[in-house]
Amino acid sequence: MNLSWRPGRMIALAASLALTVAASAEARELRGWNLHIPDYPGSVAMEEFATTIGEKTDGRYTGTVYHNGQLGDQRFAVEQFAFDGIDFAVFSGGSLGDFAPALNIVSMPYVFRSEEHMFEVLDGKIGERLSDALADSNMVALAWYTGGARSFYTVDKPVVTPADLKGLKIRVPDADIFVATVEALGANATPLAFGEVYTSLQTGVIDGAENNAPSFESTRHYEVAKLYSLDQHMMVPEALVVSKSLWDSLSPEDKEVFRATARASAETQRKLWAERVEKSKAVLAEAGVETNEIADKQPFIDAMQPVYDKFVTTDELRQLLADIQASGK
Ligand code: BDP
Repeated sequence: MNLSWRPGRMIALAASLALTVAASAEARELRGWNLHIPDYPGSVAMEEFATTIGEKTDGRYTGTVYHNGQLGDQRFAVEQFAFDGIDFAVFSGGSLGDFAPALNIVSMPYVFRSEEHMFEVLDGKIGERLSDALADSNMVALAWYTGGARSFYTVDKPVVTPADLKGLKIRVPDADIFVATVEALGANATPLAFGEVYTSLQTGVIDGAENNAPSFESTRHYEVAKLYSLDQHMMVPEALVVSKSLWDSLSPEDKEVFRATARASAETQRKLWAERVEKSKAVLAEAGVETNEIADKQPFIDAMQPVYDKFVTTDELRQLLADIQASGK
């Protein structure tokens, strides 16, 4: 082996090390929070967002998505943005509402007439107003995913009218709007982390829960709660957010890359969502879940006035609600 001193080689090595260090000092690794399993529509869309950001910025920004609530439950994750503990995430509008009341207005029971109405609201000027409302929580909403419509699933008896919910312990996400909605229908709302619902159903700590078909299916809650009653009380949008401090540090060109990539990922999510809803329905039917369509939703709609009274409390929020209701066909 030749161990002789070779200055030229050492200089070259040092130079290449310096380059590596310079490149990695520039590259920023972004941490992404996600609640769902990796093959969930929003999870696949978030992965697409992270990968495309890496490609389009030549690796200056790279993103890793931590699925399954690995970085903590939703409320905790929302709070982490204040400290830049998390750089991007997909959050439920309902969970953001405790931090930015405007987000409650798009999560209000029966506020949207259809998914098309919701997309029209979110993809336009109202979506930008909602994003501005998140600034104090150190977030910018770059695009909106769908969360379908939430309905009740129960262990013992189906829900046909609100009276069937009376006295039932129904799990809700840990946010005020969910608690108020389920209580307005007469149930005892029990806030619990998403990951605790399965065992809580199994052990009888709760009598039921409420969610869209893809979450009901992907969590396998249907193995324990076999009655799905489609009152569709909430159509809650989900925001793909990035940290505002990150956003403010981006060049105008990079902002455009982030925004366009986020919007493209929302298109992916909405397409995958529609497919997953169908797949979930098939899985539920196969597993023997009894789905109750609830032909007359009017008693559920009528019960919601206290929720509107509780959350639509300022002129600004009243205006936002009126603009949402007036928008679309
Ligand atoms: C899912 C939403 C998620 C909610 C979750 C829940 O995607 O944001 O937090 O329901 O019920 O459908 O906790």
